[in-house]
Amino acid sequence: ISATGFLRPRASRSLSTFQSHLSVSVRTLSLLGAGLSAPSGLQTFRGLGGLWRTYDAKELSTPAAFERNPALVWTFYLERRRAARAAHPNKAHKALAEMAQRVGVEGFLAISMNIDGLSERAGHPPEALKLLHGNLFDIKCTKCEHILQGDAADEVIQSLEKPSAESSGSPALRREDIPKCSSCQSGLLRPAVVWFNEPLPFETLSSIYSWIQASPTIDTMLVIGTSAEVYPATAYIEVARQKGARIAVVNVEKEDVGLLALEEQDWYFEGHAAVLVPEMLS
Ligand code: BV8
Ligand code: ZN
Repeated sequence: ISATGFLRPRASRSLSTFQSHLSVSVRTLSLLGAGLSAPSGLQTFRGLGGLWRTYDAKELSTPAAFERNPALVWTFYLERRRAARAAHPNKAHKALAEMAQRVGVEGFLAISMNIDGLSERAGHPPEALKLLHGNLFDIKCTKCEHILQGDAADEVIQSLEKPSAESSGSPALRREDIPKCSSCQSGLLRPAVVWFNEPLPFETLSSIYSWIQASPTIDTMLVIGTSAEVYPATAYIEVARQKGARIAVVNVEKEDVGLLALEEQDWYFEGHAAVLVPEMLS
């Protein structure tokens, strides 16, 4: 990496060499970040106008924040649910879903850090999509881990979104508005996402591990729209490299790619995922 922090011209930018490599790849792994959903209008975390520019991450995506101010944390996640519901999967989500349908899970696994549900809505086969950080639309109990999904979760959201009678004056949520778990009667209900300093879902980690171990090699690692700072998600890039994978990165900011120390046999495609990914996978 040269003094200015820019990539030395090492990673290839040739779409055709990538496409010919992909055409002979038997196993492809991909790591999907917030930049994949940015073209759908969802804010990223660190990018311009990123969520964490306006909010302080520590204020919102940690168990301590929820403990201290569950109403503020719910307000943040209600806003993100509304935005995700209103957004639509973009061409990159669809191209990845089509590749997963075409190649099958033995040949292609997507590991997503996104909680927005857009890959699922693009038709990505569930067995070929691992949500490392949970799902914005599921709700769980802080005490007994009881999970609410689909309509049951939406009912809880309605109670949160309809300010209760006495608080009709101030639309802001208050602690007493936070719903309680119906099965243990005591825990507060929270978004079923993985916060910082929380362990990632064990069954997800182990199913990813068995995919990785199913063969001695991985041929291609697609890294789409991530600043590659959050662990252990980012560690999968190194795991794939150790198994012989050539890495292809899609990102609008070349600075964020610097962290990955790409080499000659890798690729860096600078630009918008919704434009580049469909071309790469076509
Ligand atoms: C854990 C769910 C242990 C909630 C999320 C110090 C060093 C290293 C690690 C740590 C450390 N201190 C603490 C840690 C661990 C910590 C961590 O990684 N911290 C980082 C910030 C330093 N990790 C954890 O805490 C994890 N848990 O370690 O547990 C443990 C074990 C056992 C028992 C107890 C504990 C949990 C991490 C999960 C946190 N939850 N999400 C929510 O979403 O609200 S993380 C959240 O942020 C997202 O899910 C995502 O993972 C991450 C954001 O990253 P990106 O997706 O990369 O998004 P970002 O905005 O950063 O970048 C977007 C990129 O796209 C940019 O590069 C941009 O240029 C590009 N882009 C933009 N537009 C486009 C584009 N590219 C292409 N096209 C475009 N149009
Ligand atoms: Zn409970």
